[in-house]
Amino acid sequence: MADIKDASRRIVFTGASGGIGTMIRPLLAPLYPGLVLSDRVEPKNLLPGETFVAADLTKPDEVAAVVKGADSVIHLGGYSVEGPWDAILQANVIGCYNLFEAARQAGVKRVVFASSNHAVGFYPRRRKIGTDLTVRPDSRYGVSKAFGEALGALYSDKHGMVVTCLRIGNVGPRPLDVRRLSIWISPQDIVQLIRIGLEHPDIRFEIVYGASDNAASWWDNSRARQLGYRPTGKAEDHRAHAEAEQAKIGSDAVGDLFQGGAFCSAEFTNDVKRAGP
Ligand code: 15L
Repeated sequence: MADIKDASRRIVFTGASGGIGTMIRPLLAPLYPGLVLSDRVEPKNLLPGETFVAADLTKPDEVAAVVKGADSVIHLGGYSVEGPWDAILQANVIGCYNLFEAARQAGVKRVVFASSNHAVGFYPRRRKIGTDLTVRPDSRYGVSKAFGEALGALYSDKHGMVVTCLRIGNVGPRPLDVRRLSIWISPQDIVQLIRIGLEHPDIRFEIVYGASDNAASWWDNSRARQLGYRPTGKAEDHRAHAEAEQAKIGSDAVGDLFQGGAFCSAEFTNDVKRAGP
């Protein structure tokens, strides 16, 4: 894919101060000189050429101001783990709606939305899944990510916005434990998926898995490959590290059965035989 070094193309990147944002900023900056970072708090150590505009996703006027004049939005902002309902509601439901609606009003053409594996976390690990199946969230957080995907579909179908949802596994330099051997994605590979979302000419609405080339994957990511995704990260290269870390964590009678892991076992009151499809 060609580099689009067009500084006049305003691309807004929400959640720029978060964990993923911090990892990928140095990779995105040289590709997209018109990138505008946004978050509630300014990231530490802005790189030369990086611009920052503060915005709280729960405040429609602030969201409107940051997306004004934007061509595209990379939406990673919001609450990134399970949390109390009000926190999830504000950041991931109201905040996500504010973002899509402000983007529509501003004439934004493309949105890349950071969804999560937790939208489908109650699928069992023994089952390989694609993206054309019912969501099975494992948490309030997972429900909010399914909501964001649904909102993306609505804005694509009703308003012609080009929306790519990345159902992200876990981003980092290497997989943190045995579960992450199946869902890990390197910072380089997630940037590759973001570029597809920002540039691919054939996208209307897509959901793809944000995973590297993991031999133990639970996900059929063939649609991402059709769109040109060629992940370079391989979780198996880090198996020894992941297994050593897993030994320190121990087992989880519920979480170990399902893709979402500890998000499934948290607050769990069901009979495990009755959980998941
Ligand atoms: C996520 O969606 C979270 O944002 C991240 O913090 C991890 O918990 C990740 O999922 C995971 O499943 O490992």
